[in-house]
Amino acid sequence: MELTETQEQRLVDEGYLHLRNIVPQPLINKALQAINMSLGKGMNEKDMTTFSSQSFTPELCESPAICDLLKKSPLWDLAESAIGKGKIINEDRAQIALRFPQASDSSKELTPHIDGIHTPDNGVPKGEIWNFTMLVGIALSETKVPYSGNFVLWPRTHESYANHFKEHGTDDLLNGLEGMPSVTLPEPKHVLAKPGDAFFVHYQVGHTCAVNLSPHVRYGTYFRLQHKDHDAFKVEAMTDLWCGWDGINRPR
Ligand SMILES: O=C(O)CCC(=O)C(=O)O
Repeated sequence: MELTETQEQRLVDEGYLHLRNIVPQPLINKALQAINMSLGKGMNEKDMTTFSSQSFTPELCESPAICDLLKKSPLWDLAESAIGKGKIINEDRAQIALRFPQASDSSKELTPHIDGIHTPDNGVPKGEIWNFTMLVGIALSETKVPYSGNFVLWPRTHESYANHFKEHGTDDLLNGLEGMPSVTLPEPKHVLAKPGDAFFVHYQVGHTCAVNLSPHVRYGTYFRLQHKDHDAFKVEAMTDLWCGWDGINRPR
């Protein structure tokens, strides 16, 4: 199974691709069962900020129940068709991203980030950038309307940030001297998803998570896939966006 030309073009243009109903229900059930069994054992309130920023149920991040969502579903062939067969690393670890309901007067502010830039809670050391090739999100629960813990992204910002880095360089970001570069942002897009939907997202697309004003917990997982040679071009990839996407016809 490979990405079609139309899907590839959408990924290149918009920076992301929504793949509907791509992960079979038995794999979703297995993942949810493992997560809920772990939640049933209880959590410490003091861990919530770190879990929210890094991963809930951390003992499951490398478990078959979670990793099979990628490796045993059609997503794996599709990911290899984008990055290259035998070229993907970091497929054996995922973030378990739960977004719990919040009070109805909570802020609806949406601020984009790109991953791998130091914050006090995300585990990335100051002065380093942990960029990668493709974010793969998998929905394990439904987000029917905006502000229900949706994955939110700003389409095409992979290019806006690349243009910013071409003009201003990447040193400030790499040295932790600058927060997110200031670029003109399009309207944010709240992804409305059903369990089993997945999204392929270019590393450099600005994204965030919307506050969850619904009555339900939002369940999701994120894999951060890297081309196996990523370290050799990790800074270059911030301006040459399709470095490490061996299966994608690179736009000129
Ligand atoms: O939970 C989500 O949907 C998004 C999480 C996020 O923005 C991130 O982990 O970088």
